[in-house]
Parts: sequence; C-alpha cells; structure tokens
Amino acid sequence: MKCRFCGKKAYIKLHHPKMYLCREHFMEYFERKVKRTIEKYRLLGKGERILVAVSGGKDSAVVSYVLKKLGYDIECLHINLGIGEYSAKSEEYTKKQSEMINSKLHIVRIKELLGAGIGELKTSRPTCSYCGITKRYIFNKFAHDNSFDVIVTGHNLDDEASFIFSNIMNWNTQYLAKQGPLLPGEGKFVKKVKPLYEVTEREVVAYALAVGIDYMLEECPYSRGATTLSYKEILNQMEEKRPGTKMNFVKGYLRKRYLFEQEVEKRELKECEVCGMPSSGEICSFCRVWRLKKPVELEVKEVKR
Ligand code: Q46
Ligand code: ZN
Ligand code: ZN
Repeated sequence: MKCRFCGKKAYIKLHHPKMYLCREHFMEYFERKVKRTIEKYRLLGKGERILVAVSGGKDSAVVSYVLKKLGYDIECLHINLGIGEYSAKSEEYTKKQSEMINSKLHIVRIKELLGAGIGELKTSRPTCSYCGITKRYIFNKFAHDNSFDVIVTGHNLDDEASFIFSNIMNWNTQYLAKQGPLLPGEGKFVKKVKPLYEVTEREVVAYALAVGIDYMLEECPYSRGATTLSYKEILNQMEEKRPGTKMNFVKGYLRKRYLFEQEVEKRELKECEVCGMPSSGEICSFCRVWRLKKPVELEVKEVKR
C-alpha cells in the first residue's frame, strides 16, 4: 500500500480516519494532531514553565520529544520509586531519552528522600495506593517548589477511554467529575495537562518507532495491569468493529462530564500541619503514609558558577 500524500511505501494504516501514510507523513500527522490538541484545549500558555513527568516508558518519552520538536522549552522530572532493577532501568531510560532531546532531567529518588522504596514501607495500604499518593504529591510539590506553571503527563486516548470506562463500570462517579485533557491548577495545586489526549496507544508506539525512541517495555512488578488491560481490550475490539469508538466515547464524556460534577463532595481544604500543602485532614495523606515530621525538601538549588 502507498502513502496517501506522496505515494511512497506505507509505514502505517490508520483506521480513523482511514488512510495509509509513509513514515514522514505519519510523523507530520502525529505532531500536527498533538499541536491541535494543545491549541484546542489551551493546554500550554505562552511563557509557561513546563515540567514533564517522565517514567522511561513510551508515552512520556513521546510527549517530551514532540513538545521539544514543537518548540517548547521543557524540563523533565523522573521519580525513581526504589523498586529494585525495575526502577534502576527506568531511570536509565529517562536519562537516554532526555539526552536524545537535550532537555534537563531532574531525578527524585524515593529511597534517598524517604528512607524506603515503594514496596518496602510497612503500612496497611496496598502498594499501588501509596505509590500513587507519593507520585502525585512529589510531581506537584516539585513543580510548585520550583515555580513550574504546568505539569505534562503522557496519558493517551486509550488510557483515558479505559479509565472512564472502568469508572463507569464501577460507578465511581466521584472520579468521573474531574477528568480531561486539562486539570486546572488551584492554590498550591499546579495545572496538569495531557497533550496526547487524542492519539491512540498504537499511534504512540508507531511514532516512537518512527523517530527511534528507545523506551522501557517492562511493567512494574506491582502492576495489576490485568483489569485495565481487559478494559483496553474490550475498547480495542469495539474500535476494530467501529473505528472512532474510543474518540467518540471520550468526546461524549467531555460533553457530559458536568453531570457528574454534583457528585463531588465540596470539602474545604486545609493546609497540612507538616508540609503546608493542601489537605482534607489535619495531615495530608503523603505525610501520613510516610509518617513525616517535617516537609520533604524538593527545591532544586542551582549551583552558582
Ligand atoms: S502504582 Fe503500582 Fe504503578 Fe506504583 S507500584 Fe508500580 S504499578 S508504579 S502505575
Ligand atoms: Zn508520504
Ligand atoms: Zn503534608
């Protein structure tokens, strides 16, 4: 099959819209789609300081690569979770990826910062639960303490569609009120955006291969990927029968999101007694989980030359 635009040998067959594209035209198509998402949802403002959350995986590697290519000045943050070989490897990948695009990489190592890695802490909470709390807190506090205006994550269309799908299946209406390509900042919460919101996982993989990005394939040993994967599989089967299903589902959700807003309990946020960050209780869940007596220090002290 041949590229729809130049007649060269096709690199990929896209299903929605249906077309064959060569490598160059696919790259152009992908980058334009990301650019349009940024413009349509007004994800990134002029002069904003951008922090990209990077894991070593394909999505965060691709989003940082494309942002750089579109001319954005970005810095990256990787959290080394202290999960043995898996975390050591993830860190190596993020280093290679930031070298490739020549962007500044910050690394926060949980073990050095908090004295234990994820999986080593004695707590009644499931590992992924306190890991999530830890990652969300550190990305936000790092961005806040170092005056970033926005945190970019690599979530793609498949992630969003399966997240919405699973939360509908379980009627977690609280979670359904506040999803989308842009989560506005408020007080000490830094704005979060998802420039890959309208590209599929398959397109992200194809783009990473097309530009030669090396990324981590291994899953975290604690991953309970099975449930998310089965939602993704169901959506993929539906997509195969009716191309565009995922996009329609997510866009429909964005139109109807307001229906879930009344489900959100409006709770006044206080300041955590330990770290001063927003919290619903006296002490925030991060400081509680890690039993902190003083706030973690995440401000980057630049070495003066
Ligand atoms: S939450 Fe759980 Fe992930 Fe943390 S412990 Fe691993 S699988 S990394 S997305
Ligand atoms: Zn072409
Ligand atoms: Zn706290």
